[in-house]
Amino acid sequence: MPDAKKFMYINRKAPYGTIYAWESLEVVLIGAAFEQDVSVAFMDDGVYQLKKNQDTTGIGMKNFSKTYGALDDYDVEKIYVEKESLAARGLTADDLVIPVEVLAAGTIGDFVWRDTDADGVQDVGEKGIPGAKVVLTNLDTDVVVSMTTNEDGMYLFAALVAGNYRVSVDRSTVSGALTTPGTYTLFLAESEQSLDNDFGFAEKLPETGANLGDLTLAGALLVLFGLALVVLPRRRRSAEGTLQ
Ligand SMILES: [Ca+2]
Ligand SMILES: [Ca+2]
Repeated sequence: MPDAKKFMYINRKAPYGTIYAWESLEVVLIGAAFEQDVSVAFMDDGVYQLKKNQDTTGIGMKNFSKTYGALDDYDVEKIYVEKESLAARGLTADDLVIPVEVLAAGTIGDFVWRDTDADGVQDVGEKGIPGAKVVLTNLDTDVVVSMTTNEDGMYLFAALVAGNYRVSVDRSTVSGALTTPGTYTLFLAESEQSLDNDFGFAEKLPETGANLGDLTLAGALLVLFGLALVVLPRRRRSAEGTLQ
């Protein structure tokens, strides 16, 4: 299936108490039935979804843990479980209903800030920018996720498998000009905390209020000049047109 889209479903919730886990299992199976390239990750209380010997008689819900065996029938073979989530709940891979790949999770973060003096350095008194959209691409799987910074300008992509990543800031969500790279490409080792992927933005230009991004003054003039070149020949052509 060369044109199949790649999806990774992440399960973080305990299996019962809500219908969330059951619904997400259904989504995974439906996606796989349509020949999507599907992988599934379990973390936090989501690891309980795979626990053997679940007894649900006391809560009156159907025990659907055996349904996870169907993942194999649907060729969903990439099933990941986060190592820390298992350990924190006293579980090992042997406690789970299906074979999984246990991975230590890494993180990528963590700051978008107002670089008031535009020197690319996080100085005392320079504040975070809330609501900035940060986009993370797993370059090995092409899975793309995004999040926005919190009220302190912090962002954190957690529970990541080792691999090659690209993290970039959506500049349309922040005013001002970048004072740092707008994109970082990195290899994240197993359980690595990569927290230097920070994005600085200088103050909005006060004269015009326009966001010129990375454009230098020379660059801005080139754009203006280029526009003039496009406009002038057009006018000449239409003048000739009226003569004929
Ligand atoms: Ca600074
Ligand atoms: Ca940082």
